[in-house]
Amino acid sequence: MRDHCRLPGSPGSWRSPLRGVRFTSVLGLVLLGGVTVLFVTGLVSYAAYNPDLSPVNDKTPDKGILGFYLFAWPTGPVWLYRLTQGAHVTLGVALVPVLLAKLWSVVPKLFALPPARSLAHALERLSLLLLVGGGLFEFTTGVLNVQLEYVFPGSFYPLHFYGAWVFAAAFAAHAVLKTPAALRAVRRRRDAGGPDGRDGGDLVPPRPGAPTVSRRGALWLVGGGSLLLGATTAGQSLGGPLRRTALLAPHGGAGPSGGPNGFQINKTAAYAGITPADTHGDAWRLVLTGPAGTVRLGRADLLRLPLHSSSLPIACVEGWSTDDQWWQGVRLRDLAALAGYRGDPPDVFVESLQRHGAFRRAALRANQVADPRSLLALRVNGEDLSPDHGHPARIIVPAAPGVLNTKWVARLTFGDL
Ligand SMILES: Nc1nc2c(c(=O)[nH]1)N[C@H]1C(S)=C(S)[C@@H](COP(=O)(O)O)O[C@H]1N2
Ligand SMILES: [Mo]
Repeated sequence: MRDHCRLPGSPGSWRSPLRGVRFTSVLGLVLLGGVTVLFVTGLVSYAAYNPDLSPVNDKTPDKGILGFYLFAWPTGPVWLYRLTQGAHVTLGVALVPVLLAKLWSVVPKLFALPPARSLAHALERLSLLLLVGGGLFEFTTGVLNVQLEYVFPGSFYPLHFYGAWVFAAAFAAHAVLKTPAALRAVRRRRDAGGPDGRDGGDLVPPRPGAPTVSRRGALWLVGGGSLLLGATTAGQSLGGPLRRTALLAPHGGAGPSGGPNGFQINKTAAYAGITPADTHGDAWRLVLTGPAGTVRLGRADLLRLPLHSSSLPIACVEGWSTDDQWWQGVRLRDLAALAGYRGDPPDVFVESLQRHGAFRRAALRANQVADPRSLLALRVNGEDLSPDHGHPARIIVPAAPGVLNTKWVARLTFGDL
């Protein structure tokens, strides 16, 4: 009898007195709010790439109707992507303990036998498989990507994007079914005002073991873990003195070195295969193409054009962002004019000197080219760009994800895409 009770399919093998409908409900309601924000900020992040502008920006070309919501990403406020993606990554990391505790609280149900009592029950369990599998998949791929330890076969973007839709569909169905009861369970306890431990429902173990921590204590533990993870992540996007608190973030901590170019670097020039032979004085020419034909400009030519300044951050999809940096360079719309666009500028296709790698090309939308703060930057914080930040010239566009701020620019092709 005892041995039989130890099989995970038997309710008697699950002993923790913490399990119960209220414990699960509190965690479920936190996830309801949190996952909704993750889903919305995630969709927004994808829109920020302007995937409907050019196949080069589109990381999920087969998305079809799933791209129904895409819109033209605005150029302000300048901290827009910093905010939405910082929130996405910080919240995602902070919710890990809540997700794990929630799964732990219902794990006996995953093993319950018989596997299905009816067709409806079978369908319900199948949807739970998508819910649990989808949730674990999204959190795992997301955390691996922000930790720069992405080891999944296949590219992060399509996997995380399609996974999000599967997870969201299962999540929405589950929320519709369970939220009313979860709200009731949470309210009931508040009205009763009784001590921890009174609970009902099929989550309560039939033969509970001795408690080691109260339910309330366990919730505090989960909440404390979440706060700790959030607090050691958020600094990478909040910046300023808080950057030093970003202990869990690979791009947290102080900048790579002091000085004007001493802020976060994603891929170094060495990593991208950019050598001084590619970029030194006479070797490098910027090639502009438009109705005026092809225009070639060296760095000295560019420095003789009207130079403008903008204070803009770099905000990466991985959640980290820089404080505003003071960029100096030529306005993209002035370069469009040189290429032959006198009135409203068109879209532009940007190509880097870099020969390999996913981020060596990007398309910018006409609203981004037209914004007077959008620059082909030559200098930052009063100094020439360093090789790692894109010397001889890089794109910087307000409110856009870092991936659109192409470094080591070689060619700008203006025209509607
Ligand atoms: N050519 C090129 N440009 C690039 C990249 C790259 O890999 N190659 N990475 C992009 C990404 S993802 C980000 S977040 C920013 C980072 O800029 P930084 O290294 O100057 O901080 O550069 C962007 N520009
Ligand atoms: Mo990035």
